[in-house]
Amino acid sequence: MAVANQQTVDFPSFKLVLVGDGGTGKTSFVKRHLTGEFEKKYEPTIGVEVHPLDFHTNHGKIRFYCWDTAGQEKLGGLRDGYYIHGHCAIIMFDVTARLTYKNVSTWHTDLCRVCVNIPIVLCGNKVDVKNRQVTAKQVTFHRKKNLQYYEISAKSNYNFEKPFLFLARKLFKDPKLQFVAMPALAPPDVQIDLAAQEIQEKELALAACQPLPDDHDDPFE
Ligand SMILES: Nc1nc2c(ncn2[C@@H]2O[C@H](COP(=O)(O)OP(=O)(O)O)[C@@H](O)[C@H]2O)c(=O)[nH]1
Ligand SMILES: [Mg+2]
Repeated sequence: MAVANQQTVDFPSFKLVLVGDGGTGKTSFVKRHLTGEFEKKYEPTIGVEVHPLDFHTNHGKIRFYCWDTAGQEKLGGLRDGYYIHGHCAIIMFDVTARLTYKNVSTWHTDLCRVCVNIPIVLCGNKVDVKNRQVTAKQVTFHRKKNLQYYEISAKSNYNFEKPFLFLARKLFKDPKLQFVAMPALAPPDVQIDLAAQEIQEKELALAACQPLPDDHDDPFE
């Protein structure tokens, strides 16, 4: 399928739609992948930057055409042209800004209106920051909607590849798909406190075994 600004390559490629509130770190995240940043193309008709992010898998090379807005999300929703023909998506929020997590459900609704039944990853970014407003165990949206969730930190590269690996496995319908080499990433700007993050990850795993809170008991609903 030909999509604007996606040259045809002789290996599998997918349009990845990146959404979430302004300031959550979408652009910072997509820029970590160095060849994607180098080869990005501006699409003036819709005002987006398309980053071709290549990954090497045991199925060969694959490419995510990662669509990033030029900031239009700060003014409200995005046009259908942004979502159309999306094969997969990342919804991002900022663990240091509660409102960005609350708004995830709106982004999810907007996305699913155009992209029916595509694999979606929810990412909580900026987990390098000490004073989080949304802790890992408070994140329940993905469980209600059957999405995958990852804690990430664009600035430290923490879990950078996880969302892409999950999406690649879904798109290839191969839960065992592996990355055989890591792409070159920008060097970390901050170091994450791995011991503190391990506690968050443990709490997240434990919360997954607990019943979901009722909407009216959920402080984020
Ligand atoms: N501490 C921290 N700050 C981040 C991280 N990712 C992005 N930021 C900062 O958050 C702000 C917004 O980032 P940006 O990528 O422009 O967000 P966008 O509007 O969603 O594209 C910038 O000041 C970034 O430096 C992160 O992982 N950790
Ligand atoms: Mg941006």
